[in-house]
Amino acid sequence: MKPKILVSRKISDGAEEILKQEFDVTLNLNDKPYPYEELIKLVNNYDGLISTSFDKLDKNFFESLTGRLKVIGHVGVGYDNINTQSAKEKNIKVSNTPNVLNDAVAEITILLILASSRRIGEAYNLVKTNTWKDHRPDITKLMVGNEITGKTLGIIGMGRIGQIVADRARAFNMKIIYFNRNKLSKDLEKDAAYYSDLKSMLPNCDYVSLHTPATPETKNIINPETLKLFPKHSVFINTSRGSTVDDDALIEALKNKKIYGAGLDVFNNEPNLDKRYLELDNCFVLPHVGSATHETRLAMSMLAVNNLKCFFSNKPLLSEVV
Ligand code: 8YV
Repeated sequence: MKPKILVSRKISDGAEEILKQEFDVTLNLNDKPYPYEELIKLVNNYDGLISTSFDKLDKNFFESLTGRLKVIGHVGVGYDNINTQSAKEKNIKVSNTPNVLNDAVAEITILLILASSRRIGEAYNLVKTNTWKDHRPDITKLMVGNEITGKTLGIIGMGRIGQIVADRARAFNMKIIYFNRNKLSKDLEKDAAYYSDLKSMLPNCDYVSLHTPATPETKNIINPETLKLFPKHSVFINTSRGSTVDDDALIEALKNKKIYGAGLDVFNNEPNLDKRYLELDNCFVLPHVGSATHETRLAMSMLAVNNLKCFFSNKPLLSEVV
């Protein structure tokens, strides 16, 4: 008998096809989220689950399981929605989707750097709302922003995504500095300067881009104390997780022009982000689309499926979390 797999949301077509061939699969073709309690009840009839970031797989979820579920292939590199300790206690394997989304997230990071420096949100709104009327604008003012060429980019978290962001930024002649738990080897670091202390790096940044996972250590790493160290002309970029930011502090800094701007793809409590962000001209916002390309979403879906294939053929998982 083929293992039974539940897929909590719609995933890429190509990956669904493989699931149909290999497993006894229940897809979610109309992408209707299962309510929390319903998912718990349902998943007890399955050997494997393909999850997304929108599923809350917390302690109670794992404690409510009756023993059949053995593996979770999570579609996402971040897995802060999964209580991995509880999974481990229940002897359930969990995999994520690292690497395959690096380029897509790096692209969005560069987009946010450019958009927040060149006032693209304001400029786009001016045209879209049909309020671009001035034939002879003040050329020193109208949508005049900052150039990124030659500026210094400070990267918080120089992992796989941080390193690709650095490479892309080098194409703009940006100087790279970084804060990380460990100094990278010379070949990975290239010309980037290492700071073992975040507070020493921040005053030297024109741009600060955050690429850490959501952990207790990174919660509110952007807070009143760290924001005080950002130069007044600097821009903050976040494509990792909203929990790294103390919203009150960032909004206060943006509102009172203590920093130049921010470009944010991720928020606390998505999609119900703090609405004060929407009132700020110097904050460019996106609805968590870092990995949203056809290529990457297919690669993420395929990696989750291939992890399940490995599990059920007694091979090591390709990207095991626990
Ligand atoms: C996805 C992400 O939107 O990979 C992650 O951690 O945040 C995004 O790529 C999400 O995980 C989809 O489940």
